[in-house]
Amino acid sequence: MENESAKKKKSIFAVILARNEALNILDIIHGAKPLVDEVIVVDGHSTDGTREIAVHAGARILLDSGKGKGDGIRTAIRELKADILVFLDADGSHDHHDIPRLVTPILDGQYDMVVGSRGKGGSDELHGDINKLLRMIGSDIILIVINYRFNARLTDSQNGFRAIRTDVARQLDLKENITTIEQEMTIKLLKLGFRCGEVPVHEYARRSGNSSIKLHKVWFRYIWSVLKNIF
Ligand SMILES: Nc1nc2c(ncn2[C@@H]2O[C@H](COP(=O)(O)OP(=O)(O)O)[C@@H](O)[C@H]2O)c(=O)[nH]1
Ligand SMILES: [Mg+2]
Repeated sequence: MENESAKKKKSIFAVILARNEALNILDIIHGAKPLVDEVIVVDGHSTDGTREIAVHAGARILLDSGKGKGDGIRTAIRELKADILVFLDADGSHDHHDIPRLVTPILDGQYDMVVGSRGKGGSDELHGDINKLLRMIGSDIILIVINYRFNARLTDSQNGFRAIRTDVARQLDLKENITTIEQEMTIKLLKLGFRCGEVPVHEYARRSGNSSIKLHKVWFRYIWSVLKNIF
């Protein structure tokens, strides 16, 4: 009984990362709202009305410093006072129905971070053309390095759909400015001895617009960020 009321007291914020997602963001805000205490949109200086739509839908807005998605995540971790943060993309790739499954193992004290695993739940973004294939191979190689280094059995080190205790996130001293922040978060969490869980989630194809990840421009930043952080 006491345990149940302690569970209820934890505050949970959904943090949606968005840059120019005016066509996609409304559904994810509405979907997340009933499942969390507050919805925050971290906006990467959108020019398409994303911010206005988010405000109208009742989300709180934070602005990142314009350096990329990692910068947005670091801004959220620095600014927000919640017990648990759930990070989601605004492009329709993540299903808000999965939020409780990410949060429950943290509330139960089982894990400090829970990542939505596309290795276990499948992805529409990692199969079907050369770019997706390269993305999958790259992320699997990084995953193998992480698993060997930490004697772990993870199946996804890259997915941005994840929940983490805010106090733990603050201890990680995250530095990455782009989407390399996800692997940095996983590596540093394991390095400090915190517990990383996974639940299967499916990654859907982005609703509209294009990914900001240009593999030919960022692949070396992924390798460099692994080398920098793994030892
Ligand atoms: N706050 C913020 N969000 C961003 C930035 N760049 C991309 N995003 C968001 O991060 C999420 C993932 O973006 P994307 O680059 O499309 O990666 P992909 O979905 O993995 O291909 C989307 O919701 C984007 O709108 C940025 O500079 N700042
Ligand atoms: Mg996506």
